[in-house]
Amino acid sequence: MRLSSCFMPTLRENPAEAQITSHRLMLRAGLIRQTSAGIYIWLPLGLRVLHKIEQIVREEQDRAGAQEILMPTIQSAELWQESGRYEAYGKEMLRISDRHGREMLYGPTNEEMVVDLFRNDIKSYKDLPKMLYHIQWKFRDEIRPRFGIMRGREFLMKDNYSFDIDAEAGRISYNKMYVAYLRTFARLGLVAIPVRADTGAIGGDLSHEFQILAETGESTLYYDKAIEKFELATLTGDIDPDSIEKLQSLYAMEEEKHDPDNCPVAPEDLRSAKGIEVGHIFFFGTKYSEPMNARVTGPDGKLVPVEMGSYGIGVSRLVGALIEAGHDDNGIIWPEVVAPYKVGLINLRLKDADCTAACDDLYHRLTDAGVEVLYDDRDMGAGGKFADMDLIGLPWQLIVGPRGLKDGMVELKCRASGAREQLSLEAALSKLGA
Ligand code: P5A
Repeated sequence: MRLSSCFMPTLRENPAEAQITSHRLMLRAGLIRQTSAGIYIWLPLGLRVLHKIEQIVREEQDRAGAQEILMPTIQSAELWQESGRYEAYGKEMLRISDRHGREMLYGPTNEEMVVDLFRNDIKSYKDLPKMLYHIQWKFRDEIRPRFGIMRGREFLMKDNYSFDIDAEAGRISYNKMYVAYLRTFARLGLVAIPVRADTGAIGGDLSHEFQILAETGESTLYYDKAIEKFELATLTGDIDPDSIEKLQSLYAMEEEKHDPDNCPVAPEDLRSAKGIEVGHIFFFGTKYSEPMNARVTGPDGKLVPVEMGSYGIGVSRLVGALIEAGHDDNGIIWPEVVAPYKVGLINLRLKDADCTAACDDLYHRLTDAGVEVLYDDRDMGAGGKFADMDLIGLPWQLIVGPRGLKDGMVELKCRASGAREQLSLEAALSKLGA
């Protein structure tokens, strides 16, 4: 993509309305724009990141045996009246009525709708287990939307729902998702600490929140350092059910519930860090299937309510969380797997015919090789180009100017380490995978 024809409205100054780093940087780097409180437009660069995160989340859901569907954002109130949550959900639910005066709502989550889908089509234990998920926009009329897309009113969530014949099988599905979450966050380059959590509006008695570590996180966690070691193991191979339950039994607690005098972990093994909640999983058994009458016949021919869990990841929140975990004074530092482009190609002298010819050639060879390049071919000073490139945080900057070119050299800068290398054009291309 050529920057001269891009919509990338970067800002030099910090916007007054943004209180935290990720919100400031998302506005400054031209990733999002607010349209009303807690509701945002995703601009081209931001949307590329969102799509890449979504794809990693999707791949790990599929790997765990879940199947993707797409449920609507608008739901009928009737289903929620059946489960009993229509009143209970309160003011966080955006309620609408259609032209016939029927009560509708913009879905804050989809337990009811998926139970309705299930009960109409699945009748026997032979069709179990099942895991169905979708990646869809949600709306919660948060009393205090803040920190940009981190606590938005409209936000993108991956929500998965598991269906099993009994609680034991349900626990296996729960553990599958638990491992899928560790893998998902590790692929994004994040350390995620699973913390036993309250179940709030969703319900049930087994629940974990996944908190990724970032210095600017909202909550403080205390956890057994063995958790980090375990997580590496989940990535290197299949983790057996015993080790999952061992991992789940390791200590991890939010500050409010952490009692230093009664902590089971020795001080030298205890870590403390700030976290951001990016995922939350629940096992709630028959909380919805019972009132909504979602039953299947078991092996003995008797009807039983299906055992369920639900599993959420804040896909749009992850964009902010990744920035909180990866930035410096100059801007964002994206991990390569979600960066909007892998390489920023900087043409230092557009008016120099040789320099521009060399840049055009590099651009074509990289893109032909499938490398994603953002080519800064704007007619402006080098300072502004460097500042923009650091701000938007692409992993590699390929800097091309007339002086180096005379000796056949270009500069390759790594955004994360700041390391710079002088390379021949060929060497730079091969280092970038072309
Ligand atoms: C689990 C899936 C649920 O809604 N039902 C379906 C369950 N869980 S949850 O914890 O309430 O939300 C799941 C994740 O969504 C993100 N999230 C938000 N992101 C941005 N803005 C918000 N206002 C917001 N609310 C929730 C979080 O990452 C949360 O873990």
